[in-house]
Amino acid sequence: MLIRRTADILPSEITPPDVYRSRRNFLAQAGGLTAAAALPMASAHAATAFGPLAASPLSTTETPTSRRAVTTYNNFYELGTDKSDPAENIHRLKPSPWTLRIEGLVNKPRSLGIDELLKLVPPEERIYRMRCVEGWSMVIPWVGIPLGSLLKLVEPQGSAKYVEFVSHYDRATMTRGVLDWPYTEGLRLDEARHPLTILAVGLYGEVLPVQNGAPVRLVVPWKYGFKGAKSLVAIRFVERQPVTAWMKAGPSEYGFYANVNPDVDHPRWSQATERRIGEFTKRKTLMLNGYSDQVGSLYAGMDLRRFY
Ligand SMILES: Nc1nc2c(c(=O)[nH]1)N[C@H]1C(S)=C(S)[C@@H](COP(=O)(O)O)O[C@H]1N2
Ligand SMILES: [Mo]
Repeated sequence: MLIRRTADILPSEITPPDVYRSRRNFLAQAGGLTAAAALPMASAHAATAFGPLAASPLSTTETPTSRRAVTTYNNFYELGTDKSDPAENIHRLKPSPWTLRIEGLVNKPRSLGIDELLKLVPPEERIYRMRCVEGWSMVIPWVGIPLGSLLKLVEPQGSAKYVEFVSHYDRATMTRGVLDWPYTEGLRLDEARHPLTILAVGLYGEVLPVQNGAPVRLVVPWKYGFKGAKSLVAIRFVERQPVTAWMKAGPSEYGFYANVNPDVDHPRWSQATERRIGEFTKRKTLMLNGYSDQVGSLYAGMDLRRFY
């Protein structure tokens, strides 16, 4: 198997999206799209780039946002509250060694290193539309594993109805105040198991940068960006709906569901339009961020004004 080290590849910062796309298609063909082709090479720590990745039919065909924007315009409040802070403060979080605990109401709780995680479920590329509640959006080529495949392995108990996600927090090196740390998020079990829901371990074919939530973070493309808790240390199966960090900070502004919904305004601004980073004219925001066909049935019969 190929191990592509940094020196062997063009820095994707200077790879225009169309060139990146054709390189990706080439790699997908070369890899034959088999599960074996999607296995990470040796160790994600030794190599900065993943080998050929399976191209998922769940990816959008929209043009990815530049790698530069994806890795320098970030929200990661533990590393500062300005968009540029996370990339400038990556030394405040050490992504290796790392342990992710999967615990709570499961028959087989596990503690996993990142290499173990990638051996259990092979990563694939998922190009997703992402939208922040602040009104900007991006298209990001994630490298991730379907969360549902991982959850199956721990055998959730019948009483488990929700999944809680807990981010790393180190009081000595990270922001104090702002939120009630650690950053936590939550999903209903069926949302967590949905094939679109992934744990991201990389982007643009490379190991996840710290500012994007290294070494592993949640990505739920039909929900506002704040659902995507970064630098996860625990995934916990629980019976009751978790109270998330943003619900604690502002319950009237940030609900548990956090579904992208152009019809329900944030109390202080409209959610009807968005600015795609790199574009000048605003776009209309789509219901469930354009993923209605895939996930609309999860919310059938629910009043999405009440469950915002
Ligand atoms: N731990 C943690 N996770 C987090 C955040 C954060 O501040 N801390 N910000 C969230 C918000 S508001 C957004 S929009 C996305 C941004 O992800 P990105 O910087 O990779 O685009 O991360 C989410 N996950
Ligand atoms: Mo956000």
